[in-house]
Amino acid sequence: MSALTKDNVDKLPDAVSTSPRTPSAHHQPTLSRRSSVSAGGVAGQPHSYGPSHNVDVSQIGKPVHTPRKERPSHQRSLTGSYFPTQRGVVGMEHEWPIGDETTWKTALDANDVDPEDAQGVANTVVHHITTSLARQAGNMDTLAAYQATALSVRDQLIKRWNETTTYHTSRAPKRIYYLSIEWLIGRSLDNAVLNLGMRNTYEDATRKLGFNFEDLLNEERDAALGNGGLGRLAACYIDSMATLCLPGWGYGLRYNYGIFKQLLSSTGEQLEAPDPWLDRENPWEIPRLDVAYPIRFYGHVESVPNSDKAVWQGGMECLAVAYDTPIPGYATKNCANIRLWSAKPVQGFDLNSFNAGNYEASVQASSEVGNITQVLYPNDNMYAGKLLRLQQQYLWTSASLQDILRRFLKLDKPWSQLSDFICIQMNDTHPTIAIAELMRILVDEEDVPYDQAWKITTKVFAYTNHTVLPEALEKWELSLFEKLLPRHLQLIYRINYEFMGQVAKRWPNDMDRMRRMSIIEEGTPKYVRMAHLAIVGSFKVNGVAELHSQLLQSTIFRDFVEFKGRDFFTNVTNGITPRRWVLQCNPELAELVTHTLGSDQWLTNAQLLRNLLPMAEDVNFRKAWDVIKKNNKRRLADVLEEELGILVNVDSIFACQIKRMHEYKRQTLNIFAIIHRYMQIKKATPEERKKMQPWTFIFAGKAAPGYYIAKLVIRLIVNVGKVINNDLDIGDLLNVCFIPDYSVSIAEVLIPAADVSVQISTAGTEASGTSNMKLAINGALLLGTVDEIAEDAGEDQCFMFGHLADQVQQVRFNNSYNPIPLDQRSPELAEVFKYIESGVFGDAHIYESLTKTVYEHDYYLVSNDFGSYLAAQKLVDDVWANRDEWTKKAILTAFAMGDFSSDRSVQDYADGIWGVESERVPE
Ligand code: NBG
Repeated sequence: MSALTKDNVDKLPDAVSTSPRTPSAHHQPTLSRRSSVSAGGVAGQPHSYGPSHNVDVSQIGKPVHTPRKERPSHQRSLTGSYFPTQRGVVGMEHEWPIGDETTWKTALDANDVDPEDAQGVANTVVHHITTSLARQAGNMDTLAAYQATALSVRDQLIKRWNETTTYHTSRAPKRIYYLSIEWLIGRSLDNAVLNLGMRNTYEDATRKLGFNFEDLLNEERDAALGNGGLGRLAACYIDSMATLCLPGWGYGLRYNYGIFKQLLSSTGEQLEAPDPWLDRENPWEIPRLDVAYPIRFYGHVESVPNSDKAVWQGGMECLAVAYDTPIPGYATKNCANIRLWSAKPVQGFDLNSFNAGNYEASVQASSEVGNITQVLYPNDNMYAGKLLRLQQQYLWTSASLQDILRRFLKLDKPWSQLSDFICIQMNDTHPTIAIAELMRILVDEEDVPYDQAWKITTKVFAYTNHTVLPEALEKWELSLFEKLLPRHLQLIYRINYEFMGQVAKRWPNDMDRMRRMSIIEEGTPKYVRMAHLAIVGSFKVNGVAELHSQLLQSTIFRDFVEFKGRDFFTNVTNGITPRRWVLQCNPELAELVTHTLGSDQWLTNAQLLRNLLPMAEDVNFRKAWDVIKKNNKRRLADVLEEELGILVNVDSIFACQIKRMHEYKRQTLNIFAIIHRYMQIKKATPEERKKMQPWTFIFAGKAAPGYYIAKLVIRLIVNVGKVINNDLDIGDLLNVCFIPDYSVSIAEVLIPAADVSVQISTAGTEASGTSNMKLAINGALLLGTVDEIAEDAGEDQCFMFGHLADQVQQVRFNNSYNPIPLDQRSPELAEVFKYIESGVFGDAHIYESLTKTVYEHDYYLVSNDFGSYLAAQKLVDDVWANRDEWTKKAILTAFAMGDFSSDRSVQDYADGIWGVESERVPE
């Protein structure tokens, strides 16, 4: 059996043994999980909204091209760090910027609400009840109480936000900008009061005002502006950036509708409903109607003779308007920011049509623009080449760049120093168009010669890859791209021309290599390959786990490793914030940890958790641990009973597989194994049943609306659940729950209650995973294929099974080209399929296209890993039979997870890629 190592990973797929590991003799790859990296100005004119009587109708739709230096400087309100009389670094102790200093300062002090105790907090809440909400004590409900409480917290966040921006402006450090098209934030109230260190005070204050704080928390809607791991990662990272006091902001899009709401029909089908999360006012956002940038689409390009420059004009112009969400750090005054853009029309409507009485036409253009930021694309690890998506990407990156450059220009530094002051981290390829956009701004608007502009640009961007799945790699159909962004395509052609020249110089006449590496994919149709542009335009590229980074370098980016050298590629293993994923979601465990360690410093230095490893041998600690786990399981059981009407056995093994529905994640393997278990129970005698361990399998996750097979898996899970949960004969030996509409808030209830973390994707397909980290730090044992966390948790604590990444290609090849019948590949699975086909779980025809994927090709090795998965579950059974041993393993797992704090990940990025340093706001 060959383990995956740096040396043999290059040799894929030759000469690999293809027998699966027997779970007991699992041979972990010896990978180190430590990151190898640890070794305005372009401002728009002031814009007015709605109809104006001073409009020159003939000019509507025509771009106004004003050279930057002649434009008025950016207009802003007095929030943040804008000082109209000063340019460059702002010295706070100098001259007061506007009006009478004493008057200002007295007024500011009068507003200086700094509630220290419950009464002080109550004052601010009541203030918002009577002013912002225009309500009174006699006219209150929980929603209003939540809103007033949130506004009271927001006041404090804004104060910290202002202090942070002012301080960072005065210090002028290098800044990091994190560009992510998804931000899966979840709820903010609980997180904010915890990070402010005011949870108890707020709880007290609201109780005194007649409300239960938990009820208020439940009034909040999740900000679900993301699909899964990628968007949640961004949210964890901004929490860590704030906590580590890094001068950094996130940029994203303010979708009116987040990820769809998942409903289940009576026959188990996923139905999608919109998520109008902004219907109730969102108390966490600050609209910045004065921060708006012009964005152009379509149009035509004229080159400027004897220069690199071109003029891009015509087409459609709209505005990107900023909305800020302050993100407080833990145990620091520093507050980071996520700036989200919303698309707005430049003019409310077309005056010509309006005057001609054609009202429909008069608003058509504006509603077209509004559509751009209407809805989040619901695909995870799957690329959909839609025009609207490219419009989203361009609006977001262009507005972000204009904003970033405006801040840079205030420093009065030359362009050549851009990378000394800013770094832009691209979360996947979605913002890659920013590379061409920066080139366009520098060359066309700032008069920087092309070669110099390219030098500047390629020092600014870094790119994180999150997947090796081919169906997830973005490539835009060239004709669509050209229509929408003609100037950017020209620049990409030039970038590619120079790049191909370098490749040809190194490997003369290697046409095949050039074809493979080109940013433009030749063929019919042609495509623009965004990952290639991202690599060519960045100074660093990283994967998100040790194995993933190695696979990237040996497979999809292999040519680029040869071209750029190994040092260009690196790894930063993902992480999760312990503030939300322990302190907030598992307060009893957090309390136990703080109490035992004697301080809460583990919340900002998660490595301290290791000091608790010896507690696995302490019988009293184990008792306390078990009580907490049981409480969390009861809490979840209550939810399952209330929401789904399913009664579960809290003494059973809670096994959670909670993630997007995807073939590569193999929820199939799990549900087929559940059916197998059910069949075994049905066959067993009463005596045999007594020896069996009880399980509750919990699934949650959404399928992309167009992903037929993934939706079919949901249907199978729900229908299997119905049969099993209603079969009185098997007692409480087995339950199957599918919790609909998985969200951050549901995860916060599920994760602390899990005993087993199901991470069973086909080896090498899951880039990193992050639910694995959340589950492990809350004491769930890992049942999985390949996982970097197994290395820290220790092999003894985990149940590993199945083929390894370096065997997968060979098995796949055999499944397709030398297939053997399913009953020989896996007799157990063949039996399960026969059972499904007998109609036990409803009309068998429904599942035909699902089982067919396994009968034929079995690309994800479900049949090849099935026997080994069952054997691994058997090992789980054995350990569960000895509960003391189980608890020890759970403790050893949880407290070995310090490395998976997002603080460690973000610090790795800061040191190894971004080159930014902590700038803590003085107390
Ligand atoms: C996902 C991977 C996960 C990984 C997250 C965050 C995409 C494209 N990729 O394994 O599938 O944990 O990114 O890095 O969403």
